[in-house]
Amino acid sequence: MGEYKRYTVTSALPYANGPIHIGHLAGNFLPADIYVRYLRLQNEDVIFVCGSDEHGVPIMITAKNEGVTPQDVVDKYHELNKRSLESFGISFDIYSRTSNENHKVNASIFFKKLYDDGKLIEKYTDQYYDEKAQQFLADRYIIGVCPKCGYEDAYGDQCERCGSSLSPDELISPRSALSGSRPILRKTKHWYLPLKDYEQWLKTWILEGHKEWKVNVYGQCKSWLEQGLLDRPVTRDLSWGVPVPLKEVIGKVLYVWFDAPIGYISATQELCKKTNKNWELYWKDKDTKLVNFIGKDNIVFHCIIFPAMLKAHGDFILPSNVPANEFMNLEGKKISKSRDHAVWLKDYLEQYKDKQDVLRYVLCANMPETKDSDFTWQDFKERNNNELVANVGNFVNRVISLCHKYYDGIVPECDILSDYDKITLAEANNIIQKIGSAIEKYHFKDGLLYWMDLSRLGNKYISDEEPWITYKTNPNRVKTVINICIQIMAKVAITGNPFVPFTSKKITNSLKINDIDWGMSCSDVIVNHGTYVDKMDVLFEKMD
Ligand code: B3M
Ligand code: ZN
Repeated sequence: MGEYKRYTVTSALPYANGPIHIGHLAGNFLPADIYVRYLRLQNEDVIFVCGSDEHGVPIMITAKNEGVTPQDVVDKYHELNKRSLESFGISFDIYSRTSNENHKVNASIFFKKLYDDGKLIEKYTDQYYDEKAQQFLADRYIIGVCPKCGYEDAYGDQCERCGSSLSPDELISPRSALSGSRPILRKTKHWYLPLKDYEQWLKTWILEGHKEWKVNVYGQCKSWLEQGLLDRPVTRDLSWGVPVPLKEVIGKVLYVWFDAPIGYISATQELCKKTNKNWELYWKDKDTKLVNFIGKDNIVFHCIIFPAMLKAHGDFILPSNVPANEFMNLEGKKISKSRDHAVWLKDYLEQYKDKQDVLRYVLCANMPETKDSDFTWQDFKERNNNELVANVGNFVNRVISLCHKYYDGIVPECDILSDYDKITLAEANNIIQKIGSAIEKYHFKDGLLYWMDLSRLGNKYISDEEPWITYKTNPNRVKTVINICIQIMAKVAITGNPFVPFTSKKITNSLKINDIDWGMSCSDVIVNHGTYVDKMDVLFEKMD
């Protein structure tokens, strides 16, 4: 903290081509939200931007299959996903969409600047064309045998079985997904970003300048850079997308991976227009820290291609970090939309109404930070019962009951502190430091573990002090003990905000604490004596 004047935090824009599942949440929304909530508690100037990625061929395919327009598809999923994310407390400052007018204009201006500055190369290439359907075929529309694993239905851009990224000319026996016919090659003109020109610069910037990036991210960048970078086409022969903003060009749009990251900038403009701030500060000032939260399949786009675009443009800052997560599996198997092997957020919410924090907690505890992880319902239940119920819930419940039992819910006054009181409070603050520095380092799992240490400390303190015994012999001492418990409970609530915001809010409401911030959590008197503490429904329910 303190090194930067402001923060621009982004979470990968989900395709508005289907609902969101727990893998998305664990992969980028949740870590981004934890980070942003922490920054806000530190009173940093931060914006958290996201939105729907509404272009690309898969959306066109969905539309075709459902007999609707691509706009219909994205309208549906934009609303649905926006609501799901909101329900889980993902606290975006804006959730925009790339099919809106501002984005179209902004992406066009970006492209046009690169074009005018001579940063793009024009090339004619042979591309697959479906004579029956009379159109060029996007990579996704070409199906064939994977040269790496032999899978028969590999796409022209990727094999879904072995995960290799492919180009259509690598496919054995290609066929068109539109008509099934064998596509022919036809000449077409496109604009390319010559990545080779940025290779040396990228090597210096990442491999030398960002050794602190996560090992999985750094490693992927290194291997891309060592393989050597190729020219990347930034336009496509498609009807859905941002039209190529050049007079003579028709029937071509910007490549979705060209316009989507520009969507972060567009969303910032829209947000700042509403809040009357200067958007440029968040994208052009070197004192702004830009952090892009993504999943591992997006690393090359965010660490290599987008930075090269920004560099080519020249006006923008670069990401300070791109803390990508690996994937979360479900019950030992890859989450898959086509096989419907997923936990969709909307389904979870139907079944576990008001248990958003349980899922946030379990996903964070299992976050695929350094390697793929696995979500199981067994683990979900155990963590709920053994960790949330038995530790946090139990602590809060004990403190409130004791406060009501002895003092009718009114926080008693603290008398002279014993050494053990002092040690306990010092340890609590020590833990809080650790939570904060873990979050600052993007070690969210560790941060959560430390957070649990806080209520564990509180539970141990109560058990060691045994106020129910002391009350008979030295009732005055119990006032101090309960007062300290209340302060620890307040610390749990405040520092829990990034992880379990709904629970945090319930506790701070009961303690009548408003306007929380991180610094406050280290104070010894967060809740004044004399405050009436509301009774609460159980925070976490045991599950069978
Ligand atoms: N929509 C890919 C994805 O959801 C893509 C991210 C765009 S971020 C600019 O995995
Ligand atoms: Zn394959």
